[in-house]
Amino acid sequence: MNNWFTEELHPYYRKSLRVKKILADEQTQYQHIQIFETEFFGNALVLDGIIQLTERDNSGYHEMLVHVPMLAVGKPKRVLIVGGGDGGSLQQALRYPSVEEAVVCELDQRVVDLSRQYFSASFGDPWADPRAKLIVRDAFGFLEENPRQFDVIISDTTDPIGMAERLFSDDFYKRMVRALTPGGAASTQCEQPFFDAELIKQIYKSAKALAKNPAYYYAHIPTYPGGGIGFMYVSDTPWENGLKNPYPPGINNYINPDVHQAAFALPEFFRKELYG
Ligand code: SPD
Repeated sequence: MNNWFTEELHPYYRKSLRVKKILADEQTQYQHIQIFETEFFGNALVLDGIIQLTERDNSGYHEMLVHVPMLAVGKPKRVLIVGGGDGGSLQQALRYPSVEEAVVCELDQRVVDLSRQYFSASFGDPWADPRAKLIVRDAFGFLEENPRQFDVIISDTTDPIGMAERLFSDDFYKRMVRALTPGGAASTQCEQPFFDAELIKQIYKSAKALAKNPAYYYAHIPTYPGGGIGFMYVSDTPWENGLKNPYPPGINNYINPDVHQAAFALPEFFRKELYG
């Protein structure tokens, strides 16, 4: 087989993975789910034509998205993951013995089912952990109904297109911060400085109005546009607090203390644009 899957998120930029086998191809009520067995990157989850994760490089994304706010808080007990139906963020959140409950609020049950089937080699089965709780619904209402409930909130979403667009809005950030306990921390999937500078600036402005210590950080993920992705850290608690806390057992691929710290160093063109 000499087939390529090509992602065309941007009209001026494409990237392709060589596909060995199509494992799943399903249109749900919400989106088109594809799972490919690829050469080199292992199994890949694609939603509406956009690569969400591959077995080879997802750990950089999930470790950085999850551990930065978890470590900043120290001993989080209640965690909320918005989206994240593939289970990658859940696996990381459950590494903390302090976590009593990790709620995943995911809209599409099929993402959960198919990911359980095809990504168990990477994620194990975090859903089998008694601390994991799946809520199949839209996160907006859930956040509204749960003020001051979560020590950490992780927004593990698709790109701001279609139904996911409002997960990048000021309204979403307000609801998310309201759902945090005092001193709690959130992190969000926050796109790419080269391609999405305006959106990131707008989100930083929202975050700055809601929390004392927001900051943007970045991870290298070859299968995402531009070879990486950034995250918005949103909290009154400085992210640097996390550098003092020990990593939980089992993290062994991407984050380490040097990477943790360096992720917040931004290239000058973007640092100036974001922080002035
Ligand atoms: N441009 C792709 C961004 C994908 C972010 N979502 C990843 C979900 C993995 N849990």
